[in-house]
Amino acid sequence: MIDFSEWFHNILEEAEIIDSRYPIKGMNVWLPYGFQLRKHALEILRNILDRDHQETLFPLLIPEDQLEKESVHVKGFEDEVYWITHGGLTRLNKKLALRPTSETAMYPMFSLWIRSHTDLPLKIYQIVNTFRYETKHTRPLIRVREITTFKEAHTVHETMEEAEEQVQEAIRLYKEFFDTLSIPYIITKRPPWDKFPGSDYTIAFDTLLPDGKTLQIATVHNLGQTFSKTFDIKFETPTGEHEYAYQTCYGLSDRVIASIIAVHGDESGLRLPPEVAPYQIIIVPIIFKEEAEEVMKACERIKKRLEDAGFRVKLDDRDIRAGRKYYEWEMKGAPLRIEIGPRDLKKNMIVLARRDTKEKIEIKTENLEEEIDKILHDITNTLREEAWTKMQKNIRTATNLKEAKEIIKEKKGIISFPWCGDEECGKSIEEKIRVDILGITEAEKKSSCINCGKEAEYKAFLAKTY
Ligand code: PR8
Repeated sequence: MIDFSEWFHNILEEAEIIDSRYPIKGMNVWLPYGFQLRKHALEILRNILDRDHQETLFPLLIPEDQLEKESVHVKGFEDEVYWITHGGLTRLNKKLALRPTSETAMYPMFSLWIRSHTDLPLKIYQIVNTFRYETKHTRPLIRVREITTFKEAHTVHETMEEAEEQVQEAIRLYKEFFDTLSIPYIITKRPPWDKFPGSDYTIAFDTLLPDGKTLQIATVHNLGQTFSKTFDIKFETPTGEHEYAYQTCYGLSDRVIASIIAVHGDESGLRLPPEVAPYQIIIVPIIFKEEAEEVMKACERIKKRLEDAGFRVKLDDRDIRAGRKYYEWEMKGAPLRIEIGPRDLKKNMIVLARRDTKEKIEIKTENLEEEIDKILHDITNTLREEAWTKMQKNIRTATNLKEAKEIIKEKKGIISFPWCGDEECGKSIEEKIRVDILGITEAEKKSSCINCGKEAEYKAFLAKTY
């Protein structure tokens, strides 16, 4: 791919995903086509979460004293909070923060709701906009100041074991979500200096973008009892004692849409997985004057059949050249195109064009529904396999710093390396080769640390990151 950054900006505009000309840095407008894509991605997410979470909606504003109650948490966010200081012309007695995330909005309410162990576990989520005054370079969908699609789940439990189990459950849910979107990921435990402010530890999902940099696409945090102690979230145990609860939270954002676009896209534009494509099938009539009416009628019949079978279909009957329609829908990533002309009608055949492989397939109209269903599944699988293969090819192992530095310089991507786990050593690795340590996976005792040479404790990963 040419220059990824340029490609990404252009495609967002050309495919009408978002308009980034809104006059506030880091805040963008979702256009109807992009909004549909976002809607379908959220439907998948809601279906997964609704199995055992309840959706809620909390206010956008958080009073100053509430936001500042948890000192580590507020320290982590203080540079990023937008403040409301006035109501009309009146200066407010108490400043109000635009939520950067909702722990401090929700947890005082949890303290009112939770009385007994019978109120637990509590598992809720909301999908809202949050605001972070990002100081790093902003990029549409990737680093924004208004995160328009912030899914945050918050859970409360009786014991640390249950919170640990919920962390594992959240990882399973996110795996299912990203697998449905055919987005590959690596899962690591973030180093302590990069964990969520106020958490015991953070598990993160990262994916690899085409320019060799990784993007954090979801995080799962074990909050332990830090917030329950600050916000007095206590419950009565079966034996009548009062104990502080254990909490987790996990979230993802607009970056999910960014990764659908970036991971699957190619030089002709988007390649949307059928699960989220606003239109899964585009019908293009190939019209010659004399048979126009007959062809249009056939197109409408096919459209109706496919819609009845549950597919999202668009009949593109605009009065422009078919070639231009092909170009446009390829760029917008529609997974499948059907071309119907008079010759095909006579043979009871139609021509399908796959967006992922650009293959053309001729099929009989008889079992159209089943054939198309099979092909759409195959498109999903092809996109998934391609994306995983591409990412795995770009995970390389380094046993010394020089090697790691060279790989980063020449190829970027993700590097796996043995690490002692020491904070000072980790930060020095980050500084020496100007990368981020994504985190650790399993124990790896046999080799020596890439930097200090001491016995390694973990297999760790590093990369240039967004
Ligand atoms: C939490 N609290 O907040 P987190 N633009 C786009 N996406 C972003 C941005 C940004 N500026 N900043 C973060 N993200 C916890 C969990 C409730 C839910 C995305 O966690 O601060 C990142 O993908 O880690 C991140 O993983 C996710 O939001 C959650 O944010």
